[in-house]
Amino acid sequence: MEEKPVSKDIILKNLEDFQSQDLKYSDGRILGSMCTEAHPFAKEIFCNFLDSNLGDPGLFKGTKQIEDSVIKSIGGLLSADEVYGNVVTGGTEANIMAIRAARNHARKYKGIKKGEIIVPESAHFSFKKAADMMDLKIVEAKLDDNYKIDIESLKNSISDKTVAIVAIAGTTELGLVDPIDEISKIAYDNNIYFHVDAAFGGFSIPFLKEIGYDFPDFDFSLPGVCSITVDPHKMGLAPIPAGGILFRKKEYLEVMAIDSPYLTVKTQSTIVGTRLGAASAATYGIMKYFGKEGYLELIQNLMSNTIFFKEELKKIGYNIVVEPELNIVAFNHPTIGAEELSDLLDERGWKVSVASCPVAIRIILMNHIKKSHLEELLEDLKDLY
Ligand code: 0PR
Repeated sequence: MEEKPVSKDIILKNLEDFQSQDLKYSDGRILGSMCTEAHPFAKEIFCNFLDSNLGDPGLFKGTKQIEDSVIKSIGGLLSADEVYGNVVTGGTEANIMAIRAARNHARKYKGIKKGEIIVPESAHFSFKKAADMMDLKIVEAKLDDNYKIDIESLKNSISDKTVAIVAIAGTTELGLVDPIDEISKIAYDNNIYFHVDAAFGGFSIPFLKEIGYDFPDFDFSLPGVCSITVDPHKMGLAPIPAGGILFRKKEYLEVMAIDSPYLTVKTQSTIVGTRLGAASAATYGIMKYFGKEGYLELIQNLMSNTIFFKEELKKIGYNIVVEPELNIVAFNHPTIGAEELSDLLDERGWKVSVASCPVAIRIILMNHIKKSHLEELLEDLKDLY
């Protein structure tokens, strides 16, 4: 640290120099991110709530009401009248909370000491973190030919140590939706906790379903679903960090409650102690400002870009890995490997990411990628073909 205070101007210039090395979403070159530029209105609200600490909600009663209201609204999108949960830092924390609830529940009611969680091979790596932290064994269910959880493999993975089954609504690599309705039934019949990771899909599938897209039921309308992760900082256009964890029953929060004797509330179920109210406030604002209509329009635009991009890729001769269900397109060159193609694109300024299962270039069509960016990218892809 400096000995003497530094002037604001110098500090700001200094920070600007650092920031100038960052990529900007608006340049349309960030093609593998599930986050995007937050809406300016959401950013404005965020700044107004920077001092609210939901770790001690009795001091910030209004902000706590905002968090509850956000959870209730997201629950409303997911067919729940009553729902319990928190706005957290992102999908990782949300998934960790879900697995912790499942683990504690199974420990309390079934006496399972060293448990297992069944996740599809397509699951986000946050479940590996959760398992590692809680000393749980991960059992991976295989994927079928369409890269969705294979039901037989899932059934065969169930044991008397299973504390949770996880399925994905909007997989990280391909944006696919598992047959969650079927899995819910299996979980329910076997009395096993079932968590749905809709970190990516939670803010778009409900709207797409409403206009006739063919998705399985994936939410609390299914009796087996115990919890759902939905991230406002992905498709919700809220500023980072804003994740969401929703539980069907209060007891799932209660089984992981820790005494917090000197705080204004006497127990705490979240992983984080001091935690920001700003994310809740910004999410509250942007959800109201967009309304269902706004989100529907957003996802319709993104889906139309997705279809456009996929069709143009096909015309050039690239192989599409799987028909997109959400706004992710994965593809391969017939002879150039995905890593090599990614490097070639990088040389031209395009930041794509490479999926691992199967290996392919993966483009996530978020709001910052406009049709003109796609046209430019397609030109380069034509050139490289
Ligand atoms: N669940 C799913 C289905 C996800 O795709 C992700 C992250 C998570 C959980 C974890 O969410 P948090 O990262 O909010 O904790 N998916 C993206 C990914 O790993 C996150 C991301 C976003 C990566 C922007 C890169 C990036 O530039 O691909």
